[in-house]
Amino acid sequence: MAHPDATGEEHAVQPIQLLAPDGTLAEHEVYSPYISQLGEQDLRDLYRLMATERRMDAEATSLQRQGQLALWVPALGQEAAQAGTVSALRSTDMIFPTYREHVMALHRGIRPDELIQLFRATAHSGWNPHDHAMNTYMVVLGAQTLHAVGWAMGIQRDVAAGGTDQGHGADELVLACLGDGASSQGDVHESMVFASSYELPVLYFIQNNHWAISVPASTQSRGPLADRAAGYGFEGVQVDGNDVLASYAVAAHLGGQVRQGGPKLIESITYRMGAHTTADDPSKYRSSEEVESWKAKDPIERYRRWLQAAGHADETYFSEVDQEAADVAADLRRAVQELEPLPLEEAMDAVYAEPHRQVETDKSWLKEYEAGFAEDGAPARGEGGAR
Ligand SMILES: Cc1ncc(C[n+]2csc(CCOP(=O)(O)OP(=O)(O)O)c2C)c(N)n1
Repeated sequence: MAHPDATGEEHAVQPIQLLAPDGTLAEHEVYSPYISQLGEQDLRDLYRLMATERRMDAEATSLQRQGQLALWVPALGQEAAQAGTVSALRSTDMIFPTYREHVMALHRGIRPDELIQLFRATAHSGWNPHDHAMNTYMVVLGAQTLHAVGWAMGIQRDVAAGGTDQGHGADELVLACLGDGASSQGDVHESMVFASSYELPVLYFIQNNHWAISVPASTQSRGPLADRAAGYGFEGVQVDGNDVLASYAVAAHLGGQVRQGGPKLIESITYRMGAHTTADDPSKYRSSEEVESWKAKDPIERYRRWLQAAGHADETYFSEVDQEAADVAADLRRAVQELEPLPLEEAMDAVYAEPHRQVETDKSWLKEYEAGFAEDGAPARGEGGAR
């Protein structure tokens, strides 16, 4: 088996691809029928979602650079992987994300100003998971896969007990998102063992963006991550994650099977074009040639070329989307200024159910730290200070 390299081109198995980087569409016996079912509006919405998130993402990166956000986690380059996959789900399918699933969040109706709250440190989460069937972001790598499996187990048991008033259906699925690096975590292994043994409706979605901060995917795994599924007793499929149509079709196809019971795994081959987070400098560990080779496979450009060539959208449509996306970014910038800081007590009191000595110590430390800023003439917490 070939060792996957940073370009993703040495895999023994070729990822499923429908839309080539030059914007031409190929026929596939299994996957093309899913694309044929998409109407013109659906096809346009895929583009709108990706383009809007990319613009919002750029704005969030600038806001962080200007000190308005503590951190930002760019999704640049991963738009198609996420947009295709989330669009193939039903709105009731619960998503367990990592911290980079901004495209999915927007698709689920989470507003940019809600999404940004975690990164501005004004809330533990800016949204209620139940309102959007999307859990809060998870920074502990792989932990969300256990939560996803627990949720799926709950669905299975609710259904066996005759259903619940929450409306969980026998054909509901759970999407467990993770990265190539997170696939090395023990939690992920345990979750896959459980999902397989109990035939749980979990669709694993690995975004292999080639880097776990500075560690290349080739160090994390000697073979395709999709192949790991077989070791647990279920199927794994590799898809070109920079092809939004293939991402949609593969998720729709495998999702349909997961609804009948039993997990499946998608390894989406994509690339993180930006930094891991705004705290990271990728030029220290990867070459500009590598980044350039992936820019040539830009998922949004590729799709735009096809939409235009196939007559599904014209320049007027693209200008409208650009304007909408610019408005979203402007709204986000305005909203950020208005967000109120999270009171210190509230931020830390949720850690334990009972008062805890360590929490009290941490609170005192933080109060002292923040008082230090006030002495330097910087705005204190609650005065709109940049964090
Ligand atoms: C349990 C755990 N270990 C280490 C970290 C530190 N950490 C944060 S992100 C990251 C790399 C994750 O890479 P990957 O899973 O490929 O996802 P990506 O960020 O590339 O989307 C690491 C090691 C963490 N958050 N949680």
